[in-house]
Amino acid sequence: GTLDKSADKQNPNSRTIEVLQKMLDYYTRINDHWRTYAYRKGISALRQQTEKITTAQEAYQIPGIGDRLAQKIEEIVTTNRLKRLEYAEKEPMDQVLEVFIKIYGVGNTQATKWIAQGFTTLDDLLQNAKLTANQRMGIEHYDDLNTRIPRREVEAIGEHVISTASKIDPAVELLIGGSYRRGAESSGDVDFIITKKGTTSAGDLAPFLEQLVSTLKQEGFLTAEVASFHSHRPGKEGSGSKWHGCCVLPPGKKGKMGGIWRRIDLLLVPETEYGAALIYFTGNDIFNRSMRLLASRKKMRLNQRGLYKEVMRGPGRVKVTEGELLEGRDEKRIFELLGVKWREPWERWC
Ligand code: DCP
Ligand code: MG
Ligand code: MN
Repeated sequence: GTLDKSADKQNPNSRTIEVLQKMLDYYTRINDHWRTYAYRKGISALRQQTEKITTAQEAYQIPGIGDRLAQKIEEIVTTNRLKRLEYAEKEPMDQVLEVFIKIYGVGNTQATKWIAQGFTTLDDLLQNAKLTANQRMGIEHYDDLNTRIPRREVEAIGEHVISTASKIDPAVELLIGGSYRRGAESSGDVDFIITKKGTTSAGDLAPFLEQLVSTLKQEGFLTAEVASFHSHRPGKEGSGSKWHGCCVLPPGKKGKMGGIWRRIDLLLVPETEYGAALIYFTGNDIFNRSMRLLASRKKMRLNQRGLYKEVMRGPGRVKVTEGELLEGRDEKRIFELLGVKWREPWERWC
């Protein structure tokens, strides 16, 4: 605004402006650009009034004040409060954000967008937001998908997938990586690393993955597909074929195992990159970061495809040499080349 606070006090609409200003502060905080703009315009228009504005109709006559804002002005004048503001102040937005980003497949951007649109609960989203099928699925199975998976259920899921896979192609090898391979008692999801002798690119395994997924879908084991990538551009980050989604074991008769929707990741890795992929997908993420840092200190580069000699760059970061692959297929050999003592998967917690 252009006028200072003392000028506001003499304004007949000072109380209204004070409340609207708090609402504006809130919308500014949550990055709601559209409402921030509308409130700034409205407040500045209201400041220029010499009479007290008491009804929505009067407010709406003023250029720069829209229908919604006009109603809020009437609410403030008649009740001396604003329900939307009290709601915003009561519900710290960090808490809402925390709930929203735990929806499977939803990131910070989408969560922030919903908050900016005024959504504050999962029910609110289900009833009033425009959702994709996957977002709806993530909310409907919110509790399931945020429950950790006991180790023996990870194993049961593993047995199921592996037995189906071996019927499709007995030469394909599947291993459960992630926190399970590190020996965790429970996991957030089940990470399958899939390879086959003689493969040199993830694309070699793509037909297998398609068959595996369609078989598992038909039996009702795979219940939702959140993302799948089948790009095989060599050298591109994330070029390996992946599949992310949900699975469910049939409800268990004796124990409580089964019947809960679980997150599952399938990852195709050619034999030539298997060692590097094992390191990456075993983690944990902090361990990976320290391994990459170590590599770069030794003029090497480690990623999920292999260990490379660092690219030499001249002035202007122009490449002098292309990074040469040192090792990809053998996990232990990568440790050796990096000059670090071998660490068993269960010793890779950082
Ligand atoms: N990873 C990584 N950096 C990331 C994400 C993943 O290095 N930002 C690697 C390390 C992880 C592995 O991929 O161990 C698998 O990712 P998950 O998200 O499945 O993590 P975890 O399996 O370790 O834990 P959780 O039990 O939560 O699934
Ligand atoms: Mg995992
Ligand atoms: Mn995972």
